[in-house]
Amino acid sequence: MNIYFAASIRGGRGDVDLYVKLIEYLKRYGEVMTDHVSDRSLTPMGEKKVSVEYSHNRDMAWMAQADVMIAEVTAPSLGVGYELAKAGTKKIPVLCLYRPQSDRTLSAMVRGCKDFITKDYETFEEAKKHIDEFLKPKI
Ligand code: 6IA
Repeated sequence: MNIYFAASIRGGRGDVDLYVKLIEYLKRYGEVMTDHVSDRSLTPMGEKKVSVEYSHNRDMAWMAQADVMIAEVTAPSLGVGYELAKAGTKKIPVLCLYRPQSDRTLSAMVRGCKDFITKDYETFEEAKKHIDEFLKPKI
């Protein structure tokens, strides 16, 4: 199974340790095409040797090969929102994972979109349960 994992980069890297754990778990189910998202050396202001056009086009090429998409949507990210919209258009099954916050709520454009399954969670164990429920029927 080709898994497209999406999570914040420029939108903030506060949850990068969680992204690392989620990607490790997802690798039980298949190939995670976008494991750069868990690169601890990436910072919101970081520069890369490749161009933004190259990054965009490579990610979109990966998405064209994706069987499913999992997005960690707690940190608001324009890039993740863009990827979600693209996956919705391409009819790729999408699971959004969100940790409820005391000071803000998830965008209605994500929570309210029927193209995505959105699940709230607090612990990593709960996130794994949501992933299992989403992916097990697909293997
Ligand atoms: O707007 P954001 O940067 O938070 O968007 C994050 C999402 O867009 C992730 O799910 C990635 O798949 C994708 N994305 C954004 N920037 C890049 C990138 N280069 N390379 C690959 N995918 C990206 C920028 C990295 C730079 C900070 C060093």
